[in-house]
Amino acid sequence: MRSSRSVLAVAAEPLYEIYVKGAPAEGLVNEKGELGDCPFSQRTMMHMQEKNIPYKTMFVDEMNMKEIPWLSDVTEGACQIPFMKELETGKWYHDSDFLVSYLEDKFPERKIGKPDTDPQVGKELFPTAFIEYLTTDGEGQKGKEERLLAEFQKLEDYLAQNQADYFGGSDVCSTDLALSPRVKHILVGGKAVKGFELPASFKLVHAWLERIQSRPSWPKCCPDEKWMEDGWHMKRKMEMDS
Ligand SMILES: N[C@@H](CCC(=O)N[C@@H](CS)C(=O)NCC(=O)O)C(=O)O
Repeated sequence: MRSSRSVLAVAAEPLYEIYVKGAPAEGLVNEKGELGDCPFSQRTMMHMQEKNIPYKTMFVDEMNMKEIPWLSDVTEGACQIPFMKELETGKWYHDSDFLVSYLEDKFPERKIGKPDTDPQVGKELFPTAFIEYLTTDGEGQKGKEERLLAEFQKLEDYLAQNQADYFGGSDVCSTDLALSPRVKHILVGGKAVKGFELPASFKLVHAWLERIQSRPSWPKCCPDEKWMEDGWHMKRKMEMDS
């Protein structure tokens, strides 16, 4: 049997099927489709792109995915995307933190890093601070916006202190790949729903996001902004109605 390393070197045949959120489409799981608005899916795919791990994308209808009869089995009851099937072993894995750590061990040639050992920055920004801001109107809104900006300030301060292009230093680490889709969701969703703009004074955060967006992995994994806008309008409505 060929090792993973030699497969990577000679062929782009998929080693994994990764099940991610699809944009609205017919069918619960589709081989063809468009990426939907899931930052955890984006982060996992970017990790695979950056590590040059060939994979096949499967698009899942998140709204109706509980109807997939085998979903609970393959996700140990979590029933969340992303999840993936390792084609060589037939084993299934789920949860983006686990997936990127697993792939890091399995493919050590191109190191990115793992969520538990890379810089612990931005944990409160998304979803906590963002959802609170998105779902608070009236008198409380100013305080929630201040909290959101305070969380962004922590990113700005970290980048300033470390004087590097990325949270990982001169190259991306798992923190960069986890945070950038979340920050993109805040900027796109926050603007669409609440007219939020991250002030230009957050120079290092803006430059960092631009830098990640210019990497080849970004356009291959980032959904159309339209799906993020629709998704956050829907999320706010669901939270406000509940
Ligand atoms: N901790 C999970 C979170 C994944 C997650 O929240 N996925 C969302 C889509 S973006 C989902 O599957 N939501 C459906 C649900 O929770 O019922 C991870 O990092 O993979």
